[in-house]
Amino acid sequence: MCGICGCGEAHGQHRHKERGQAGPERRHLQVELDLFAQNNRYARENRERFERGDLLVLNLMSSPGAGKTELLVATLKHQLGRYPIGVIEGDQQTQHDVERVRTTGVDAVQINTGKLCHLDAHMIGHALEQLPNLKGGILYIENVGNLVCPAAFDLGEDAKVVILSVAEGADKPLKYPDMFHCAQLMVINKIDLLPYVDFDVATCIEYARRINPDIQVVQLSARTGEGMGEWFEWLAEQRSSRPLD
Ligand SMILES: Nc1nc2c(ncn2[C@@H]2O[C@H](COP(=O)(O)OP(=O)(O)O)[C@@H](O)[C@H]2O)c(=O)[nH]1
Ligand SMILES: [Mg+2]
Repeated sequence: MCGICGCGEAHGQHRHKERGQAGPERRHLQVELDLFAQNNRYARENRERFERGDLLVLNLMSSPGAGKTELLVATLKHQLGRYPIGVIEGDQQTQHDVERVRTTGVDAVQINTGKLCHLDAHMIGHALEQLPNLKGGILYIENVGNLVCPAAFDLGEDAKVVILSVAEGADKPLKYPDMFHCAQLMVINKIDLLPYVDFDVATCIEYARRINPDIQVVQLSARTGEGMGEWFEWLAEQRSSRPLD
């Protein structure tokens, strides 16, 4: 259920309610459209700031436990010292993930969203003020764990990355299409567990491409390091494809 609207549906489905619904539903729809318009304004501002700072910004999304933080920590250990890096962590509660990230030496800011189920562009703009020295580097945003609401909020990022672990089942792209539709890359994580779970990688990729024919795919284990080279190559491509000042 979305914490903003509390309706129990994906945001994109609300338009179905517009016709033939009584007043409160119409008002509800209007409030939601206003929220998205406001978010998009903040996202545009963020994007301009990111461009001015020549900053690559990636929005990492997944269900809880797919391995976003583990992948981030392994990535930061590899990249530390090469260029400026910052992390914004999103969770409903606790400082756990920001503490894990800071063990690498990278600057990180935790956002606790309370009842909300996603990060929005306004929160990112504020968090960025605490990460002032990122020019020419990378900002990673770990979104709140959930395959629904984060897909609906533009943060001003360059790319959205969806991480799916093999323990979750290969059918998730079909069940949560908005998430896979908006992502440029699907990371299939925890491939070290493939011998123990019933997860067909080819089927999962076929489902994801049915939703989003252009989605790129990397298979890896953040735990063992297998496949991480391909992820680093994808990151390097994203950096090099950024327009220069
Ligand atoms: N076996 C295995 N476990 C992993 C891998 N990546 C993450 N984990 C574990 O999965 C759990 C959830 O990971 P975490 O990074 O906290 O997930 P998040 O909620 O998406 O940030 C932790 O116990 C991790 O150690 C992996 O590649 N292989
Ligand atoms: Mg995490």
